[in-house]
Amino acid sequence: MNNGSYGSKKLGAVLGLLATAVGLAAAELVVGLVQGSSSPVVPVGQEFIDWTPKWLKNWAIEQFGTSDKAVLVSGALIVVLGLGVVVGILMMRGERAGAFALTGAIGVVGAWAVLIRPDPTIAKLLPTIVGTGVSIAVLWWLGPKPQVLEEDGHRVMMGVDRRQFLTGAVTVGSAAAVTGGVGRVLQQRFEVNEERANLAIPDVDNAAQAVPGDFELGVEGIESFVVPNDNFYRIDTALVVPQVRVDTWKLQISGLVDNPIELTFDDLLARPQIERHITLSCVSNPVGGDLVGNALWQGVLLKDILDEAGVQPDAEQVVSRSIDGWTCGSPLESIMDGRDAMLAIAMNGEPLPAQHGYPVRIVVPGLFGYVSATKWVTDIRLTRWDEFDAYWIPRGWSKLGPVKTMARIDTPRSGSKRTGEVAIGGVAWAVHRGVSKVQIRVDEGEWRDAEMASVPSNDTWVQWVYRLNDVEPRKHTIEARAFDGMGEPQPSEPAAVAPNGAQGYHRISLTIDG
Ligand SMILES: Nc1nc2c(c(=O)[nH]1)N[C@H]1C(S)=C(S)[C@@H](COP(=O)(O)O)O[C@H]1N2
Ligand SMILES: [Mo]
Repeated sequence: MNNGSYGSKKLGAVLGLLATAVGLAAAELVVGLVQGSSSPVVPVGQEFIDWTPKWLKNWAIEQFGTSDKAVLVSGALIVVLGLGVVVGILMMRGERAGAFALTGAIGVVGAWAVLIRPDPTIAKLLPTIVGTGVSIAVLWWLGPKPQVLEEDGHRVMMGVDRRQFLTGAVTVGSAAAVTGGVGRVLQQRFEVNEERANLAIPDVDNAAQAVPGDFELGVEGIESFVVPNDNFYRIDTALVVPQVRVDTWKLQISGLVDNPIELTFDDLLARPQIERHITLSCVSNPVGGDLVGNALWQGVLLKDILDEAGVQPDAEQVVSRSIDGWTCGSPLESIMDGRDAMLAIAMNGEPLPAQHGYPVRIVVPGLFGYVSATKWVTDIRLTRWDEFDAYWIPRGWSKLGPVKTMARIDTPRSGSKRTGEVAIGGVAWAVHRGVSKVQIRVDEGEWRDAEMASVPSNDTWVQWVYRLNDVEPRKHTIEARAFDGMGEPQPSEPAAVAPNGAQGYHRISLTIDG
């Protein structure tokens, strides 16, 4: 071969892509074989999230909504495959040392991301190590190799034989597909789906406040009072849903307490169970948005457990931590002041879905999720405010996150055309303060009182409707607002979601046809 090239760029790209793919596939297989191991793609993605500037993160969430995770994982894969192409081209240029070093460096980045995540273990490193090793082996096998020439004993690089290379490539490619596929299938062994399906939830000691049908107005287009689990919004930083089995689950209560406690899942089941409708909202929910939902939660009162632990007088903040290291801090008084702050084990009559925190999460009525609703919770520590900043605080969000009063218009959709009487309706919430009134106005005219459904408590949203029949046939703007239980109206001035929740009136346009 001439010009220091032992194969075309195209073959180099194929080689690099194959070596990367088979490395990733081998990692998947290890994840499927070794319980407690995990793919490096996930922690690398997490690091990437942590390092992205806020504006980019917000842009991504706006662009991709809740599919931002899929986009991130695809992005990470594209970057890794791109680096793989570079590795393959280096190989074909005869720069084997450089190619191996770059592959090793990719492995080291993966290992590093695993090691700085909470609770690093050898098992977690294994897929990265095996994957990197397999990639290098494939480069070695399919790439140009140094050989000793028989005539004069010199070591020279041999170019790749095209036909031999392609045969090897097909073999490796098939092996990658099979390995990755088998790995994926094996991984299902570690999922909690089956365990969850067979888990019996204990009876509730004081059953739910009436049936949800009582809280429905029966107006089409308004979100149902209870949002089914499959439709409930999901927000978290976990790229793969943690699979936490009940027999491994433990909750530590420590910090500023007289008696640190450790609870098992059976301990929780043995305690008195309560069941409450509570509306959960994300601080990132924009005005009119759907990152909010109401569910029937079952669990045990957190206050009782903290009372047993004996909270010391200087404690102010309850820091909870999930199995994957996410943290949030809630005001101690929001747990102890008599509201139904709970360790929840069931949602709408079923064990918590894996993506909503199986087997145990926290729910605190009246606080945004980012300061209260830890999923897959394993650790609760009592501290002071100045001692610890939880996950979102250094990222520009407020330490305190009470849910803001908000009315949302669900029907009609903005931009609709209607004739005759139009039912304007939606939901409104001022979680834990209760909603005392909902109003709408047309074209910034007089506020008109809406009709409201009944509610089981102040901790849920309420359906509302106003039947509009006296406006001229043309285009109008409709706005809604809610008043909380103290008679305080929601603020009119718009505000962005950061640092402590969006505000302003939800507004739609509606055309009445004559
Ligand atoms: N472990 C963990 N718990 C978490 C989060 C997270 O990122 N990790 N996000 C919180 C946020 S910001 C919200 S709004 C709620 C959303 O709960 P859901 O996904 O069950 O609706 O979970 C909270 N609990
Ligand atoms: Mo959130």
